[in-house]
Amino acid sequence: MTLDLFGNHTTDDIANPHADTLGPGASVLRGFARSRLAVLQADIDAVIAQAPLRHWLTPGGKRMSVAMTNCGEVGWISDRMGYRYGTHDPLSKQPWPAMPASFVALAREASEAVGYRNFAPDACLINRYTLDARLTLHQDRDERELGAPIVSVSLGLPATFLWGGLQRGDRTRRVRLEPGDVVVWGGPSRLVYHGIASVEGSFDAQAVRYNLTFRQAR
Ligand code: MD3
Ligand code: FE
Repeated sequence: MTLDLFGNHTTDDIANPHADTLGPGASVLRGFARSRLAVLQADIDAVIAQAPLRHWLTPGGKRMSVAMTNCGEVGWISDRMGYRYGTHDPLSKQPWPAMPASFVALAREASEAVGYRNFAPDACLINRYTLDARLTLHQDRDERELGAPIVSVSLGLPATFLWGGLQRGDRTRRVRLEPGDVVVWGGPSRLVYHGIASVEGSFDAQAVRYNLTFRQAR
């Protein structure tokens, strides 16, 4: 257990407050988005007003416990036909809302902070977790450009993130993600198995977690 710059407990052993290393090519920027949380949340709310959160069905027909929507040129979709990226919201038949400027700037600055030069995500998945939501161990492999990194931003309630290996059965590490934490995953970590084991909170006012995931999908 260590304390970061802001006095928060972290599960990382490395003391560098700017970029903790989770694994090769995977960096945690603790609190990188903290000063922008109010703006980001207002922009999330504006996207949701255009493209409401919904629970996709898995290809096997199970309702996902995480509610999702998208912004950007393409959005991640799941239904009985499979996982894919599409230009239009299947609910409204409209194009996904544009990525807010605050999202574009954050994704660019976070990726540059760990050495990626021209990250230009075309997809932003917005995940909303209530206290009972989970994301089981999976790989992100629906993107065409596996050379580009993924940037993820946590808001709202803290969560326990599962960080595994390149095989589903590899042992997993538990990493606490707090609001304002930004993680950049690329290189050898791009296809690592990962998930969300739990979201921590009590049944009070702000009982949800949001996660933004920026990807270059096409
Ligand atoms: C590690 N979301 O939407 S973000 C997902 O918190 C997803 O909502 C989680 O996994 C969430 O697919 C975790 C962190 C994340 C995203 C992509 C990754 C970690 C990753 C891709 C490769 C390795
Ligand atoms: Fe994922």
